[in-house]
Parts: sequence; C-alpha cells; structure tokens
Amino acid sequence: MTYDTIRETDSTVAEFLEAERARQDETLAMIASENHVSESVMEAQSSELTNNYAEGYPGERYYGGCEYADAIEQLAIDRAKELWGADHVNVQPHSGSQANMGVYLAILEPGDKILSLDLTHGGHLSHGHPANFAGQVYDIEQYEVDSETGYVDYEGLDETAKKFEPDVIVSGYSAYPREVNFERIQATADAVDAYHVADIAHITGLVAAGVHESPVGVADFVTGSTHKTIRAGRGGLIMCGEEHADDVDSAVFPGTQGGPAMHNIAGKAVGFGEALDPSFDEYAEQTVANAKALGHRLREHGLDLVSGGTDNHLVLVDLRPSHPNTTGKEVESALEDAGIVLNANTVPGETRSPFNPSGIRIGTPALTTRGFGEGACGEVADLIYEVVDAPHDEAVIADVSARVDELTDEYTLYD
Ligand code: DSN
Repeated sequence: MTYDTIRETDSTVAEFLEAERARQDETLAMIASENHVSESVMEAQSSELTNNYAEGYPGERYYGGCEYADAIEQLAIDRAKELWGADHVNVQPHSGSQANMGVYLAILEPGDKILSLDLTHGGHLSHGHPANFAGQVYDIEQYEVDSETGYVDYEGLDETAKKFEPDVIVSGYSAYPREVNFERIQATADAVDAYHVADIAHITGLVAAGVHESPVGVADFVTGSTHKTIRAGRGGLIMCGEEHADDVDSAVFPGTQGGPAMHNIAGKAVGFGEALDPSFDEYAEQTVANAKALGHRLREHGLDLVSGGTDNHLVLVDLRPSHPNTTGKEVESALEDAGIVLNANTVPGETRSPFNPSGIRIGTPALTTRGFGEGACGEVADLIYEVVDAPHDEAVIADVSARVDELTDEYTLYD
C-alpha cells in the first residue's frame, strides 16, 4: 500500500500515517491483542466497500446495490464456518465487544444475571465491568482465578454459580495465559441452567488452527474478534447453533448496529481465506511456542509469571515478587522508549490501581507474523528483563533500543 494520493490531498494526515507505518516497522509489537494483517487484508479494508450501505443480510438487504456486498459477506460467513466448524456465523459485529452486546441482547432482559471472570483476574470490560454497558444493564457476579495457581478456579465457579443462579456464564478472557476448559464451564452452566457464552476474542486464531480447545459446539454462543490471533479484517463475529440464528442476527442488526462495515467484512473474508491455508496452522503453533520460550526465559531471569507459564499467545508478569518497587506503567513506558511495545496490566490480587498496575502483559502474535522463532523470542525476553530491572537507566534503554533496531531490520514487516 502506498499513501501517494493522500500525500497530495492531505499531507498532514499522510504524515501521521507514514509515522505510524514507521512506528510499527521499527518497534516490536507485543500487545497480546495486536497483530500485523497482510497487505491483502489492508487493501480489502480500504476498498470501495467503505462507501456501501448494506443494512440487512446477504439476499435480504434494505438497500439496492448490494450484489457484491452479498457475495463478500457470504464468503466471509462460509469461510468462518469452515475455519471454526460453526452452524451459524454473523460477521457483522464491529468489534468483539459489539459481538458480546449482540449476544446479550439476543438472550437477556435488563437486570438478568451474568457470571463472568473478574477483570483484574483476566476478564474483559464487556463481561460486566461497572464502567461498561454490561455492568450497568445486567446484574453481575464474578468468579476468579485460584490465588495459588493462577488457573481459573473451576470449583469456586461451581459454588458461585449455584448461589448466584446466573442466566449466562461467560468464559474466554483477555489476560489469561492458560488453556480454557470450555467443557468444564459448560458442565457448570448446564448444572444451573444458564447459557454459556465463550468469548474467544484473543484466541480465535489458536482455536481455528486447533492449537487450543474449541468451544464451538460446546458453548451456546461463541464470540470473538477477527483481527487478533486470526489476523483478518478488523471487527468481531458471533457463532451459534441454528436455533439461535434469528435471535442473534436481529440482535446485531437492527438491535445494536446499523449498516455493517462492509470494507472490514471484506478484510475478514480475505483473512479467513488466508487462515484456511495450512501455513496458518504453523503460524498459530509457532505463536504458542514463542510465548512459551519467552515465558521460560523471563522465569529464568527470576520474574514471576501468573500461573507459572503459558499455554497460549501471552504471558502475564506479576512484578511484585521480583521488583516490588516497580510498576507496570513504569516498565511499559521504559520499554516503549526502547522500542518494545506492550501494556501494563492488572494481575490477580492486584494491589495498585488499574492505571498503574503491578503487571505487564506480553504477547507473541505480531512478532510471530514477522518471522520470529523461539530463539529470537528468548532474546527479546532478555531485552525485556534488562529494562524491567533498570527502567530508569538511559544507557540500558539505549542498548536495548539499538538491538531492537537490528531485530526489526532483520525481521522485516511490509515490503
Ligand atoms: N482491548 C483488548 C485487549 O487488549 O485485550 C481486548 O478488547
């Protein structure tokens, strides 16, 4: 992609776009929810479909001119069905949060009960945080990870479910490094006659590639985002059985959204097509292997990982045991100066504020896309540790930054 035209018509925006391109090229993106989509996905997302209004669904639109929008949306749906093995897929949610909103609207009344994982234990805002619509519209109770092991406390979840009698149990998390036992949570939901919504936003790609247990065909509803580990166009999706298809579709449109972002749906179709290629399975396997290698090396340096390691694409470091006077924000900021971009994150049993928490979350999907293997990820762990250990030492930041420059030159991003 070039910015030739925009450079001529709006040099100010072009300058920012070029700066962002350089930023991504010259830094290591280790925010666990980020990835680098292909140039084909980006082309699709900047296509003429951005001009189109296609309220409704393929073959049943409220506007004319939807012939190609229909074809592309149907392709995205069919490819998603093949990737995840779902009976019914809605690819219109603008994001993972919008996908969750769609499912809640399809099955809940205001005031109904949701049981979900606490945000500081790895949950997500849209699972019922008081600052989010879900926490304001529904009655929320939360379960936690076990304080000793860092794994979901499945027994505690059983007990809370029995007492709270939820209408919905939400599984699937945004800062949880371990494999989720969806069948175990389904058994809990069955025991209390609740729906089970599995939010696989972070692990859509891992599930599609078969490197993480799938909740499809287990949970009543599966929601996700489409631009994280699956590396397709920006947005969300919902999967469910045919018996819920009409309710889900009308909850997305007209329930919570108007016209679908057809250019992003084109990006989803392209990215899903790429993920159907066997090389994507290797990518997903490598993403997990890289996270394990990264975690292993951080542990060797004496850092404390929540749950002791990882089964997926991310590790969560609790800085308190090894560096009690260093906060996640300090580390995030120092690493950004050194060219490594990740985010400060709350940890189970958090004692600081969410704005300056005690942990950092580190993901490998984007580095794996750049071609990093386990050896290079181990070296990145060394660099991260150097900065964690001396976040205010300018010489350390400069040394790490120089090595990051070499790595980004070696593992190039876009041509
Ligand atoms: N904000 C995303 C994340 O970083 O996990 C999820 O929506």
